[in-house]
Amino acid sequence: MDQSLPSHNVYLSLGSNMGHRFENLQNAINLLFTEVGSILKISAVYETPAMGFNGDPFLNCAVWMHVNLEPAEVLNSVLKIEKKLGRIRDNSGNYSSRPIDIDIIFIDDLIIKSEKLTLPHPEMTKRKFVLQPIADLNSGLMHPTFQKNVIEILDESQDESELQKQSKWLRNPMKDFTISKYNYIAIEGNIGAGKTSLATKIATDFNAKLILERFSDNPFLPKFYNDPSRYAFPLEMSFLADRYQQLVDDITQFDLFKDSVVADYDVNKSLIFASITLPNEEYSLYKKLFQMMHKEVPKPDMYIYLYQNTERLLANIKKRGRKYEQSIEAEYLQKLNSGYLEFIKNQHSENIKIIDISERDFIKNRSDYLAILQQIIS
Ligand code: PH2
Ligand code: MG
Ligand code: MG
Repeated sequence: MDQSLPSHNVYLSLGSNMGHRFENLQNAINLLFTEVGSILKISAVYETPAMGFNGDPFLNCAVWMHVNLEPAEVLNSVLKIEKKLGRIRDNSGNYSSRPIDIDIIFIDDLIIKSEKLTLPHPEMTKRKFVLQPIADLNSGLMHPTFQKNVIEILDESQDESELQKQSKWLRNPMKDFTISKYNYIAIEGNIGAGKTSLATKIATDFNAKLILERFSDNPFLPKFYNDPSRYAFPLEMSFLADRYQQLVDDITQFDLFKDSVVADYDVNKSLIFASITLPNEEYSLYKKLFQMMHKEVPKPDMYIYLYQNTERLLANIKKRGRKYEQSIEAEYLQKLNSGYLEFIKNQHSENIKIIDISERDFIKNRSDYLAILQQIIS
């Protein structure tokens, strides 16, 4: 699926003034990661006097997240997490002590005034315990209606309360999920398995360089699906030329030592497809050229094959709606799957993993996404 997931910048303010306050903040952050989205940054923790009511002092912090949910879904998730951590809401409308409070301060530069949610958070400008942690995360962040950044708002704030910065820092649960032990990950899989979606999501979450196949530039592809025997050879040749050029140009030695690279294909794909689409003599010729070029292409240090069953591949192909793909048959997909498995079997490598995603939906369910990530990095 190459439906791109809308990603939103979400800024949250967290507070606790009951029970084990630091632990409450940490548990909230852990749940935000498993249930809501990736965590880019966590501010320092500040002790702050209860504002607006008589109560024990708070620990406050702020979190910057990337989230694939809509604002209403973010709000629901946040309320669920508060409940899980023991928050009980009365309907008095008065403030009271709480184990955890999670307030949405900004989502992108959205301005929302609905019954359930107001964005940006209407009280933020009066609260140093919100402004200071948010300024820690991103001091240049602009308030969409005031046209001022958070540092300017903090400077102008009338709030005189004392913030005490704590020496202990919260832990980012993303650290247990880092892909940085790999330089270069190739995400492979059949047509419609979800390679592009997964590669894009991982690259975004881990700030990796993303390399996507430029299939849409290939003029032979629609022709091939109409008349396979006539167009298979030029199709496979042009794919090979494109992949070779892209991988040699885009993945330099320098990248390999810097950040991770995530690609939605591996160059061997060319040979796997050619072995299925070309008649024997043409395949032999193709293989010769492939082997010469293959030597110069950087190789991934982790190769992931996403296994998806034929039924769901066909459903995904239908759903993404590329016209020329609609005639793809189950038999062709099964041959490709066998081709991939045969290739993998012959590699005798520990850097190859087959991940069965036939029972998962990593777009809909964050828990499925995290389970797949866990398999990749374990
Ligand atoms: N939250 C409130 C009311 N007052 N005071 C401090 N110091 N920190 C808070 O998080 C806080 C508050 C309502 O949510
Ligand atoms: Mg609040
Ligand atoms: Mg609240």
